[in-house]
Amino acid sequence: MRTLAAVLVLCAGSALALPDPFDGKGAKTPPVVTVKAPASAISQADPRVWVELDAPGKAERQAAVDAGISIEEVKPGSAAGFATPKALERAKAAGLKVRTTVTLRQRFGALDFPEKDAIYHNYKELEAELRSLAARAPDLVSVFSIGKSTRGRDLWAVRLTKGATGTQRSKKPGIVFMGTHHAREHLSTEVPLLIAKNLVDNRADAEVARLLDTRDVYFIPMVNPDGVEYDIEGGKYHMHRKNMAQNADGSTGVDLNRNYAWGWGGGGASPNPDDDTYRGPSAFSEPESKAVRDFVSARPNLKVLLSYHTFSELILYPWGGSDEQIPDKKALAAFKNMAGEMAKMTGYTPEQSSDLYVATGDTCDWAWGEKGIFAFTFELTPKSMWDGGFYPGAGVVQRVFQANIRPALYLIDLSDDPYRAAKDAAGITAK
Ligand code: 0X9
Ligand code: ZN
Repeated sequence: MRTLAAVLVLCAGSALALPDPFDGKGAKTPPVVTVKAPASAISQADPRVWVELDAPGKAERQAAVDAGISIEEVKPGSAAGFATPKALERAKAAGLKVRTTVTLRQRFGALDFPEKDAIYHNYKELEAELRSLAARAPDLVSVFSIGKSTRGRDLWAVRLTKGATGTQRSKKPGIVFMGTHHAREHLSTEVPLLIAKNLVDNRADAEVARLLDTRDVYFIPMVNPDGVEYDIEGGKYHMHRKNMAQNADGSTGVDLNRNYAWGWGGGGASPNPDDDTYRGPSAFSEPESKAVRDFVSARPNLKVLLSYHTFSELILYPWGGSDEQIPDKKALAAFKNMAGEMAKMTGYTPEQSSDLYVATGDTCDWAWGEKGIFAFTFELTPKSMWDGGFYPGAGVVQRVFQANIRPALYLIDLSDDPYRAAKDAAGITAK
């Protein structure tokens, strides 16, 4: 973004009196140099403007740079770039003539959620929220990256616990909440983010304090940031599900919820790269699923995992890759009782994942099958495509968070020993 400005500054500061190739006096026609802002770079609240100035020569461009404007585009007679309100005032005070100013949205299009859904968090906004949480309660909250996405974005995790930060090991029982394996399921980022915020806001509450003293609680609200950013590119939705891997056949994306190793390559997961449920070239071929695998593998204290998806209002437990029930009867009773309890809290329907459809390679089958972690998929609101499908709007966010805070607290509490849930209402433990 600042490359051209940096070059101009360098030229200006150079001891050599180089001819200005753009001064209009030479034979050269100045080239039009354009810098495209990356989609993730512009947030709704960005106060900067895109300004075009009269700039017949280098002196004017230099004055603009000195005023703090980042010049990105040079045309015959003019220069344009990003300016904060203060930089714009300085440029005017320096005698520069402003031709036009427009907002970044007007200049670049809406590189974000559509205005009506601005409450949802894009990648940069999510990172800012997580960092502000950590700044508010540094004794309790830490932010770290679990790896990089296909396109090099950090995969952010936020950890809430007393007495350990970042990647420090802990012996406390742990739980992880994850969102947006599937790009278009934006509500599945908002819910874990709001739960994390709620816990921080209520850290003085006796029950929350007890949980954060005795449990190790992680959130990875955006497992697939590349897909998310693509899904909102241009200020409109693209119905994108997969990550942004470049497939051998030229198509884009692997379904991250078909890329985990448990049962990988079996039913309900496509071998065709251009399908929405493409399983990838091999299990854990994708940096995002690999990062989750490594994150989980490095933390044997994790006992519970919740992967938020949308939509249908379901609470799903393994197996998803097969119609068989998990063989451990006590674990099955715990899964069923937990799902049943959380169904009462949410109004969602509890069922085995494969009752929805058999699909191999999902997160929860791997977490349970490989690691013995009590793993649930929540399909959040709405119930159907007719109620908004993947894009139910800003109006549902608070309500869906409210419905999901109790199940989250319930799971955090149970994470010391999820088998506790195997006891039925009469207190009899299933065998
Ligand atoms: O298909 C999925 O990955 C999940 N549904 S979604 O609409 N969010 O894509 C459901 C996963 C449940 N797991 C299995 N059935 N294996
Ligand atoms: Zn999904």
